[in-house]
Amino acid sequence: PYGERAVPMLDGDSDVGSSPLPSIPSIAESKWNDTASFAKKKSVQAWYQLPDGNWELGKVISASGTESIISLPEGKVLKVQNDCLLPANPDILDGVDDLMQLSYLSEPTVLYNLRYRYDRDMIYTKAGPVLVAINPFKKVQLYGNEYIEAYQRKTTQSPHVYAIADTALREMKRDEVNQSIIISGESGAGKTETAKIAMQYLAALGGGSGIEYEILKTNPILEAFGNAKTLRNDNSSRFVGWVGWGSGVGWWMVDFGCGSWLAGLAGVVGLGGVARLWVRGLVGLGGVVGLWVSGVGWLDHGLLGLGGVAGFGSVGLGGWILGGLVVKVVGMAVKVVGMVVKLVLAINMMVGGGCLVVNQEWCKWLKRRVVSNYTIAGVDDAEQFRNVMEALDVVHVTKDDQESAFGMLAAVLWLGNVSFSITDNENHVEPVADEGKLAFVALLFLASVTLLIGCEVKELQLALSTRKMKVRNDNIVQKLKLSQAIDTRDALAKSIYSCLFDWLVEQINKSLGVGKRRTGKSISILDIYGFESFDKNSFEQFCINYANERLQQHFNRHLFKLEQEEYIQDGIDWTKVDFEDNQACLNLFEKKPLGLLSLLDEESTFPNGTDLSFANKLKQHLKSNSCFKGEREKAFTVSHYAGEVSYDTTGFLEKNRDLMHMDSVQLLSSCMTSLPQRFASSMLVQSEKPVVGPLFKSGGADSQKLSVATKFKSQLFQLMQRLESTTPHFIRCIKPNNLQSPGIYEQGLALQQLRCCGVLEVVRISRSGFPTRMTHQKFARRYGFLLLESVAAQDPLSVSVAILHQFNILPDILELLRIQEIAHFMAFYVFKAVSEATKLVIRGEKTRKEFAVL
Ligand code: AD9
Ligand code: MG
Repeated sequence: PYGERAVPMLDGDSDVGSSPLPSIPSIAESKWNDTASFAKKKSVQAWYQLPDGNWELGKVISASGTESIISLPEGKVLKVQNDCLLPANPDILDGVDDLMQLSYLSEPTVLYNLRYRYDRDMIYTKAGPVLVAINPFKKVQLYGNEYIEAYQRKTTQSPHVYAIADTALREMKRDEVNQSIIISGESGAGKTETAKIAMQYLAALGGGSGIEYEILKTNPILEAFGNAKTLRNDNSSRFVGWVGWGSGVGWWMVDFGCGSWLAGLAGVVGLGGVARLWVRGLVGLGGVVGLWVSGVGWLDHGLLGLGGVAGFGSVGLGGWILGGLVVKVVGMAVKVVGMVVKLVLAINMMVGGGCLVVNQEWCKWLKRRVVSNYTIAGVDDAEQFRNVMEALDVVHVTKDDQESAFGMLAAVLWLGNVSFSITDNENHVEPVADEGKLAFVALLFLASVTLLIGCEVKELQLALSTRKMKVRNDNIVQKLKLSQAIDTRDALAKSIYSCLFDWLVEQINKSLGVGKRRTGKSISILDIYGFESFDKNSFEQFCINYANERLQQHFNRHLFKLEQEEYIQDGIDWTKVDFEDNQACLNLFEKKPLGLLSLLDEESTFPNGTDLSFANKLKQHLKSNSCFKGEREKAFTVSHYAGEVSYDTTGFLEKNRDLMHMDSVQLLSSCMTSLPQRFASSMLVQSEKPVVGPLFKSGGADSQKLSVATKFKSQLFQLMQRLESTTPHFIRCIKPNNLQSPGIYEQGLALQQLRCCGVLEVVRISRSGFPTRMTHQKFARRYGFLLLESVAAQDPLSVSVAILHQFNILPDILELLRIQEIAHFMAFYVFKAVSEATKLVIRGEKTRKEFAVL
């Protein structure tokens, strides 16, 4: 490793090329403690922190005692305390590939180095074992076959996602251990793009059987149905992607789907359902950002009414799916109502970019826009739509099923236009088509839904306005009140959407032969929804941020905890490097019975529980928790690893319960079209959704079903378990600005993200720690043949020691290598030398003897 003392080139006159001799490195913070030596150095460069927190590079004009005079850009000259300064690295270290190479490691030097590279489109930098990727928000010339080949042949060493994928591949083959590439970062930081780049590399190496490309081609489907435009990211993932690449022939496995993680948050039960859909396609759905967002409660007026519910903003891709959808609706309409309606519809549509776009005024849910518009600059909706259609062909979804699928989307959309009229003074209702300007157009909405899903108008009306109950042995029919009817309608829409998404994933998996071709070891790529913090945060952010908190723990465990524990266990003299442990925050979520999740579940089972009573309960039980802060009324704040987030509990209970009534399931199963039937049976078979009603054996509405939060947590644990059995490779994506614009690097924003993922600490541990370790057995087996004379004792330790003796390894290093079963190669060059020797000898370029002399 490069010790701090190893390259002490304040004057910039040293040569980085001459590799520094290893010394037992200190892990001391490279703060400018040594004022005396500093004072002697004139015109060295130093970082000075401005009052706004940003750092500026200055030149020290003179230094004495505890003060220095520095000159800053634009002619400013300041007298400052020495402890306000941090040493700058010599110019020769500008833009190094790996932050480990910096002589002075501090926040400003790391920020500067990353920026230096970012400005030159070098968006990837290593931070020890972690790859840092800064989102360029523009096309950069770093990808494609030429690059893939270069990384494959190792003709380039520049940090890259390709290099990570390559390492994972090699380690999978070499160690026969499953690998994972874990991509994390805030929303909009570039995780999904990075995952696609990693897939591209593995696909290219897959031997060209074609299936590798198939999976790349399916991305548009998942993105169309599973992403949303939010205030943070125009193309924000609302599901967890877990894609695997197996050894052997080179095939892909999209291993997420029904019941598994993907269905996870998003799917969580239908949670994300509608929202997702809307999100992109459908909908533009106006913003409903909330849609996804709010999962069950996505229609919650309160939420949407919150003046722009910032952040809940998902918007569709201006309706590219809409295009198909409308065609479908129009087709239906034409069959039924004939030319007049067609004409009316035509007036309300405009032809945009080759696909039809629905006039959003038409659709209630589309009108609820939270984000300023549905379009995304630079994205051609018509082309995207064509890609989706093409991808559906690729995964062998038949034309009939495609039509059905879009029919389902349309049904969901029109369900939003079904409203209710109160029929008696007890607030009981009857569903009606929304009263539009034209009565027959209004009728069309209700009729459209029934046509699209294939049921009678009467059946739909009953399912939305009544509930069958079993009292003793009698079946009775209860009329629903307005709020119940609205919940039922929304739950139905969300379920249809959610089932549709799961169904699509199933089609993709089927077509890729997931499960069948699985042999040997695999590499999995994990891309989840990033940490989110908006002005208003709801249940979805609560789940998303909890998942990120867990993932952060995994990162910490591997890079800080396990590493350091191993040294201590092996009796190595090690000064512990502190890191931000997020265990306390995880405890806040997971503790039983007084953690956020348990309390949420408890309150959700109380018939009289409300969002307010839930919030009060949190405040009562958690007020002394340092990660928790009660806020006014229904709000509370959590101190996450990535910052404080304030949650509004509005809708929490409803979303967590996520009831789907048996009458709705029955409605779907009685439909004449195939998809609704399939959806109904998958709901029943998997009991993925809590279904309530007389046919449900366990009876009562609230008994024996898992809440959304509980299911979410258990899926998260399953995911973590799978990750634990793999060798992880971490990629940290950084968002350089909130404008989603190229060329803007906001120091504060970048720093906050670097801090919360502990980049500095990772580098510090990596360069103080042991870069390589091997068991004595493995070492002896691999390198034993280099020995010129056979050793008396043949045990692995004696052989290892003899090999190193032959290479004149210093006794104190040798001592370290004797520790326990493992040889810790702190002196990396020792290991390098031995490995190098092996290669040369194997290739016949040197004899063993020549090498021993060397
Ligand atoms: V979220 O948590 O799903 O909301 P991600 O996945 O982290 O988020 P995403 O990969 O979707 O972010 O990236 C956001 C946008 O940044 C993309 O739509 C691209 O426009 C842009 N981006 C990200 N990475 C790259 C890249 N390597 N090259 C070019 C990029 N553009
Ligand atoms: Mg994403």
